[in-house]
Amino acid sequence: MRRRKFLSLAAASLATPALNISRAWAAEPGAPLPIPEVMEIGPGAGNTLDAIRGTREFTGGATSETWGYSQDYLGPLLRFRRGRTANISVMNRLDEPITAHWHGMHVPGYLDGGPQLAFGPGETWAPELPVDHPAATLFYHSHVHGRTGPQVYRGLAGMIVIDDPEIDDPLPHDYGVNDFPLIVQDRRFDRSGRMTYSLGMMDRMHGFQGDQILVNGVIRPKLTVPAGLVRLRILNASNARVYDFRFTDGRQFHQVASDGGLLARPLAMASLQLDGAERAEIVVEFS
Ligand SMILES: [Cu+2]
Repeated sequence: MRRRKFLSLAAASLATPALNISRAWAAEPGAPLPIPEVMEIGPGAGNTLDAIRGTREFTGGATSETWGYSQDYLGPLLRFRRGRTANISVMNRLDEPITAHWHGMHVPGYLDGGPQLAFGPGETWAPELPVDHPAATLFYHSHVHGRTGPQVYRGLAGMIVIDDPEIDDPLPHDYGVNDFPLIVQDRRFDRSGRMTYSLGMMDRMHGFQGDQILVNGVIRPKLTVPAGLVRLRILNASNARVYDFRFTDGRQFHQVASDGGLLARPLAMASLQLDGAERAEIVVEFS
């Protein structure tokens, strides 16, 4: 049997008040980390994302109204391959305009899903993406002018991984085994445990910050990893919070990729700062 170790990744905020974790419903962290389903996006029909309404019990007991791409909250992990055309269609089953923005992907402006490409309820947007992008971890989300904050908050976001067949990747890359996506977000909850979003004056001035940290849509989950090298693809999909990631035991790790893809060489570090929409891949030794 393989030896297993517990991974504990502490997310602390910079220059923000301490997180309020005194509420009863927050007292039981440690649900298993959900691993997003993978959707391989290649040429041809059949790669469909449905922007839909859903519900989720983030806190056990209270049901929150959420949005997601083909699921209640967030969306599948989209996997593209460099050199292979990708056809994807996004169906808007919500009651307001949305977009599907491929954040960080090198595509022409008329394909990037920015605010100029909003499509309304009942409409489908089906771009054909020429994927010529180095191996990287990216971000997709709705990006409607004036509505990006609330739409991403509700759940219209997910991770993209671009694979480059020309690169012989010696790093751990067995998805869900030694290569894990971590979509980090903060969210605010009312006393009943329902997710809320309303902007006060401080939120408007400094950006909205939540009082709970979620990873892949779960409050403070637990991930059991194999002994040995493990790769973590971290995406800060929060609205405004900046994170300073470190391990509670202070261990070193190596950053191997940034927003732009793989680094020329691994960088040893003990803490990693990520601002909104930033990504980083790190490799951690758990032997
Ligand atoms: Cu973006």
